[in-house]
Amino acid sequence: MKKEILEILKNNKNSFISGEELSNKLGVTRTAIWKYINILKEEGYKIESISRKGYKLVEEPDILSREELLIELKLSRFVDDIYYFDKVDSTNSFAKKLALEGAKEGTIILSNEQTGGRGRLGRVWISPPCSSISMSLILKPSIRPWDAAKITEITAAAVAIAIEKVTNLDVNIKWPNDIIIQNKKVCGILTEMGAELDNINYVIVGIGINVNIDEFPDEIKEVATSLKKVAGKEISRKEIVINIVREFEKLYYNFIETGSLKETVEICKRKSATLGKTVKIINKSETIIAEAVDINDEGELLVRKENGEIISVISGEVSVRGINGY
Ligand code: BTX
Repeated sequence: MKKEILEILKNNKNSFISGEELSNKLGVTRTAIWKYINILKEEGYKIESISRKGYKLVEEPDILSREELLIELKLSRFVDDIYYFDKVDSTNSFAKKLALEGAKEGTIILSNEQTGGRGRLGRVWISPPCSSISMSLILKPSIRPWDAAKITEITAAAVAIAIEKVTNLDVNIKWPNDIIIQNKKVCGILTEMGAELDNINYVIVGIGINVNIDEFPDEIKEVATSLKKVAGKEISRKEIVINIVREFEKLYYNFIETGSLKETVEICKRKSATLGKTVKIINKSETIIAEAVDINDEGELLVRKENGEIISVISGEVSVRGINGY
């Protein structure tokens, strides 16, 4: 009911709608309407109420709530359901649990704060309350398990475009899974999968973004930045999330339906912070120093080794580091 009331208020923003009209439209008592209006006010919505005239939504807070996002994303082909938490250990861990219990593709998990946010290879990801985005998308694509790494690149491209649209900042992608601005990490992506030999059960894409973080802990302050720090102003988390979903679904369905990663690769190349740089490629058995020369149609990084040989690197198999920071 809260969502329905909010939706009507948003559609009538800056004009009054009477309690009676709301109660008729929604088939509940005026007291019930009043109760939900008060809940919305407590959440930070500025709603003017004048007897005889009714209610007017004047200002919306930048909150990430299930209701808000479901309203804003109601035309989305991708979104099936949204879970929103104030605090959770890791949205990826929660998403995995839901995926195993049968949650559908298009289920999105968001949390205001993570207490056990995870990076790759067991590393820690810091997601402080009210100033970061921690979100995970559940996917159940009919693709081969070895193609799942492409989803990381689709996500990186979507996040880069979404951040640029909302902030106008110049954003780069450090192949395959970091978004950086001015050489510092602003977003990390963690893709996890449950699969059998030739069949994917689920893919979870986790996205962590530093939006309005003012200060970082000493361990990461040299490598991390936030959108607010670079833009010099608060950035709406809600706008970023909405735009990520919109950009993601375009690129994702394009890939699922055509099998081609063309659009994604085009974005990853255009925004690449890796191409043209000397990189260190670390896999289980060896470390190679090479020059990143291209990203091919499959989204693999092509690097030229010191002996001139060009090899392709598949994301997920290796860790790629710049020689001089990012
Ligand atoms: P990564 O392994 O590439 O990066 C982790 C490293 O980044 C850490 O070791 C640390 O040095 C640094 N780091 C930690 N927190 C931050 C931060 N807030 N900003 C910049 N640098 C940081 C990247 O892993 C993948 C991160 C995915 C996070 C999302 S959030 C939603 C979902 N749930 C979850 O538990 N993880 C994902």
